[in-house]
Formats: sequence, C-alpha cells, structure tokens
Amino acid sequence: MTKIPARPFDYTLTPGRTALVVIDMQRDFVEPGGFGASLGNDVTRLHSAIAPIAALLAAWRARGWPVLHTRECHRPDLSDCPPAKRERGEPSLRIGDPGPMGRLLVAGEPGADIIPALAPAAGEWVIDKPGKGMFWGTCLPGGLHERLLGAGITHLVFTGVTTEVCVQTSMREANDRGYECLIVEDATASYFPEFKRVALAMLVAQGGIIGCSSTSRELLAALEG
Ligand code: TIU
Repeated sequence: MTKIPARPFDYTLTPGRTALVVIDMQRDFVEPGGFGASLGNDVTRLHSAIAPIAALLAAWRARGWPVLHTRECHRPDLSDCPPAKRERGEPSLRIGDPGPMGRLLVAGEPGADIIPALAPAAGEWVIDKPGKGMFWGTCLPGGLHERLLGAGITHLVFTGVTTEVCVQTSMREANDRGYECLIVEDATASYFPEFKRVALAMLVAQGGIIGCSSTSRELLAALEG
C-alpha cells in the first residue's frame, strides 16, 4: 500500500487493485472541429491535462496495473442518443452530423478516437459510453461494475475531461458503487477554469464526500519513493 498526499486526507493506493481511469480524451473534445468545439468551446483549455495523463499512464504501464479508457460516443444509427441530448441548444453541428473529423461523437469515426498522445495500449480496457457517467448504458456484457469487481479493482484514480461533466459524473457513480476515488487535479481539465476549480472543491468537501484529490507530481513521487 502506498500513501498518496491528498486532500482532504491522504489516499491509500492499493497496488494492483487501483485502476487509472482516463475519461474521454478524444479528438472530439480536444481538437478543433469536434463536438466540444461545436458547442462553442475553446478546446485549447483541455490541453494542460495531456502531459500529466501521459506520465500517469507510463507509471501504471511500468507496473502492469490496470488502465481503463472511456469514450463518449453513439452508435451510427444514434439509437442510444436521446433526442434530449441531440436536439438541445444551438450547436454549430449536432451529434451525428458530418464534420471535419467524421460524424460528431459517433463510434468508429476519427473524432471519437482517443488522441494519439494517449492511445490505449494492448490489453487496456476501452469503454464506449453514450452518457456522461462511465457506469451507465455501456452495454458491456455483465456491466462495468461487475467487471471491475471481477478483476479485484477497489480503487479508481480519475483523470480526463471535462472535470465537471464526464469526470465528475463518473466519479460520483463510482463513489455510489463503493470505490475509493481519487481525482488528479492537473490531469483533468475543463473548458471553464472556474468550473474545474469548483468541481474539485465540491468533490472533496465535507470530509471527502465523493473522494479526494492530489496532483500528478505528488502521486508519482509517492509511487517512486
Ligand atoms: N461538453 C463537455 O464539457 N463535456 C462533455 O460533453 N463530455 C465530457 O465531459 N466528456
């Protein structure tokens, strides 16, 4: 067991039982011309998370620990995309519309791919999800929770984008299922810096109501120490 300096209390990382979770580091959110940009967002705001996630991936891979990537995307026929999600607002392009990286947020299109800098390695889990949270509607045989339990995973370390949307939703879902959750502050990002700050504060308030938070520097130093 390794103690990671964290807020509001240190996190006890259990080797082999702790999965690194990388939420939605897809071209559709991080690159121009994708879903994130279609909503009017400045995608460069997410780039600060890439190097910290790469460093965490390297640490997990060097130790042979489990890694789980998620992708927010829909079936090509959009049967898993509720009209309430597709039709709301006035985006420049809607989910399923053709864009410069293929059809927006559709599985198998270039935009739905994870960015090359963080590409999954052989054997890592890649979970396609139609919603914000990683436990809902993933159509995994048996379900993600059951697969994690089966693999003996009790601890989840969260990274990815965006902090207050898919990362926060997934961490809340995980907390309700009994996982010990840590979010890595510099390995997550938002289009809205203020929302990132407040989301992190909400997650760790009230004595760690959803989990705790640390930085990649603190986490990697503790692993190497
Ligand atoms: N728009 C936004 O901030 N996020 C999403 O729609 N999905 C994720 O957070 N991945």
